[in-house]
Amino acid sequence: MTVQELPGDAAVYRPTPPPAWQHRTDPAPLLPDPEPFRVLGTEAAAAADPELLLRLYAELVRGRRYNAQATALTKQGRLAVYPSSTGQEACEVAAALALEERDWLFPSYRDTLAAVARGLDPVKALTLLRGDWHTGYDPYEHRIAPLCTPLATQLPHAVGLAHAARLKGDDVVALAMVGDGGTSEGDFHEALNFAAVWQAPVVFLVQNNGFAISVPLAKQTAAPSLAHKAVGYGMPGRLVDGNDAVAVHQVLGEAVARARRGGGPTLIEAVTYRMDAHTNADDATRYRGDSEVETWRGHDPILLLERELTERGLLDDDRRKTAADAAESMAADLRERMNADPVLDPMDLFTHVYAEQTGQLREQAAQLRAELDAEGEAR
Ligand SMILES: Cc1ncc(C[n+]2csc(CCOP(=O)(O)OP(=O)(O)O)c2C)c(N)n1
Repeated sequence: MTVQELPGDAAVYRPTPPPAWQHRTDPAPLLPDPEPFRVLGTEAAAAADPELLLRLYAELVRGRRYNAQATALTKQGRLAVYPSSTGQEACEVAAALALEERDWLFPSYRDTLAAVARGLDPVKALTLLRGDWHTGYDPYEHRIAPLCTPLATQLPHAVGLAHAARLKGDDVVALAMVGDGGTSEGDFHEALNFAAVWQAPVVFLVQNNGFAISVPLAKQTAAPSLAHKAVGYGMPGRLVDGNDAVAVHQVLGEAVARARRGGGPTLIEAVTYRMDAHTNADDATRYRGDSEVETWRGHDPILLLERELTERGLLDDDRRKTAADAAESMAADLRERMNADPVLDPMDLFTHVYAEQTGQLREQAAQLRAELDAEGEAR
């Protein structure tokens, strides 16, 4: 066996024949392509199903309107904070559409659109971001785990659920979403390691939107790409244009199908861009220039899809108006319902904490009940 030289370094790696317990797999099939996979604007686009294109279009338009409306609600004091996914709608929508109803979605705080596209009530999706102490929806209703604020903690949850489902013989795939910054967390490592060792039916979708708040990707990692991280865990890494809704849908669909038939996990890096600031509380002009944002405006997910639909004669004024009207009526409903003051019951603090309440919590609840009653009587 020849000694393999490390790039730009002395030859230090001297592999000996591996003992029987140490398996070695060929890394080549796991490696991502050097360029992100694209469909829109290529010859492959002609084969895309018109129904899928129109469905994606309607969802993208609705998603963009949702982002604008939710951001406006923060300015009106109706929402505490909103991490907009404007520019990233293709990832959000494709994630929702790649799953079956019986599958599970594990979103981060930026993934309200994926949850809404999966059927969650647009108002309930904002509960946590309104400042409530709970997630606002029953995770089991649409099989959507709580929108997760602590970075990457949703990933081991997804692996645990997927592994348990397989042990029980349930036909369930878990799709976990995370940002580029989240890939530097310990939870990312632990989740991917266990997922690959157990061959759990889980798909990891990293939305590489260029920044973790103000930290650009180059300061976050020295990996050749985030998709390359998959290889070290023994799962395939795939790189896709995150603004190409058809490409993301296809790559996710293939990874979900592979997980479902027992093929194990996949890590997908979707290269996209966060057009808005991190949240309404952030000023992105302090760490990035307008020209960069303008460049990405030319690679907008809605624009890319509109071009394809128009070229194929699938998008006339009527269809455009139908999609815009549907988005507008969703936004009007969101405004109206978010403008109503929430009715809060302090006793809710004690519900949904444990399946069976502890003695200590029962005592505290009784104490609060007595205080609230006394206050009521005093009024
Ligand atoms: C464990 C943890 N550390 C720090 C934070 C603070 N924080 C919130 S968002 C964020 C940046 C995350 O960036 P990225 O993962 O790229 O996702 P994006 O916000 O771009 O979608 C940080 C550091 C957090 N929420 N959780």
